[in-house]
Amino acid sequence: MIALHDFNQLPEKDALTLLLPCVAIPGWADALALGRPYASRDELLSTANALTQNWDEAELAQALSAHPRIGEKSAGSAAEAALSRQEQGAVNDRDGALAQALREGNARYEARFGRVFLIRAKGRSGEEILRALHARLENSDAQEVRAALEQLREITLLRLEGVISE
Ligand code: 2AL
Repeated sequence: MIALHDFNQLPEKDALTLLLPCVAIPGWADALALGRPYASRDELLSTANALTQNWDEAELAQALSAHPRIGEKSAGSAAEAALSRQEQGAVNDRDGALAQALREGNARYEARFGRVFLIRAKGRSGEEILRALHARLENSDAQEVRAALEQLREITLLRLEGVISE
């Protein structure tokens, strides 16, 4: 964690090093770094949230390049991998049946939508994640882009809250 006051004064490249593990969308990280200084943590978080609102399928594809499947290890940066492992605590080292059901669900999802299933895992049990995966397989293409982007926003903001303190 870094205090907002210190974050405000970091060289641009050091600020980006902190922001990019939150989401692998350089445009978002650049804009947030350029918006410094922030008068409060709330102002930083609301700016970060506002900058997620124009994301579409292109940003989703960019971000997913760094997101491991649910139940798998990250292929992203070391910092991203550490965050992901914490978030996915409920599906790490779980019983074989759940892990197997998630693998099958992930494969069906990827065949249906052509990208990795994304969900904010923090705060959800493995069973909840599996239920959501099955429910989202019923979505239309457009509904599913919206659902995945909403999850990406939640993951990004939760990560940012863990990076910068008052
Ligand atoms: C992830 C991840 O790495 N963290 C999280 O909340 N969800 N991955 C995923 N495929 O949903």
